[in-house]
Amino acid sequence: MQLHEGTSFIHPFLVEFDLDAGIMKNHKGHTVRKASAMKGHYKDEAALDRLIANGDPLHYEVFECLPPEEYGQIFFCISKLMPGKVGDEYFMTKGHYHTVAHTGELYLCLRGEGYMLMKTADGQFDAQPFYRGAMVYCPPYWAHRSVNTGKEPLISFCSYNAEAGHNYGDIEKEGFVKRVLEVNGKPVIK
Ligand code: S6P
Ligand code: ZN
Repeated sequence: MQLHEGTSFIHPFLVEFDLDAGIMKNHKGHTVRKASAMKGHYKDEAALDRLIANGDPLHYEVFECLPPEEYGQIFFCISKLMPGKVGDEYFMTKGHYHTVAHTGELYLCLRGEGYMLMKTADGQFDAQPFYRGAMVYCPPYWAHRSVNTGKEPLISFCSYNAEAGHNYGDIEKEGFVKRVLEVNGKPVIK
């Protein structure tokens, strides 16, 4: 067997999920973001401050499986975004470009409802709906952010190139072109 330089030989393995609870049982990474991790992302900063003062609730958590961070390996995760609003804006993830910008990502929605917002560095915008069974293909170069517009957790499975990395800084500077707000009880992208 000839190995490619920089890509380790590893053995196959199995990972078990609780798809309804949005949990990866034998995960390697676990990212937890509370409201206080979301400073600077919502339109209504005072509403976010009130939420933080009022117990700083869980916003979302991500369970990750992280094989070696090398060309040819695949990272995957299950993410669980809680329902709620900051002012009239639905709970969302921070959102990011990949550090290796020319890497895409697959998101399969397992439970809940919402949107995947996507944008490019030159200001193009796209939104695709999330509902059980919807798989969103996020191509290379597109930043991505999930938004939960429902009343239950939004749970999705995602998979991406192990070398992709996260670039949060550009989104912190640029914002996301559009927001998902509740207007007359319904989600509106504006
Ligand atoms: C990684 C992938 C997800 C997100 C997760 C949380 O490329 O897109 O694992 O990391 O949904 O979002 P964020 O924007 O806080 O990393
Ligand atoms: Zn990503």
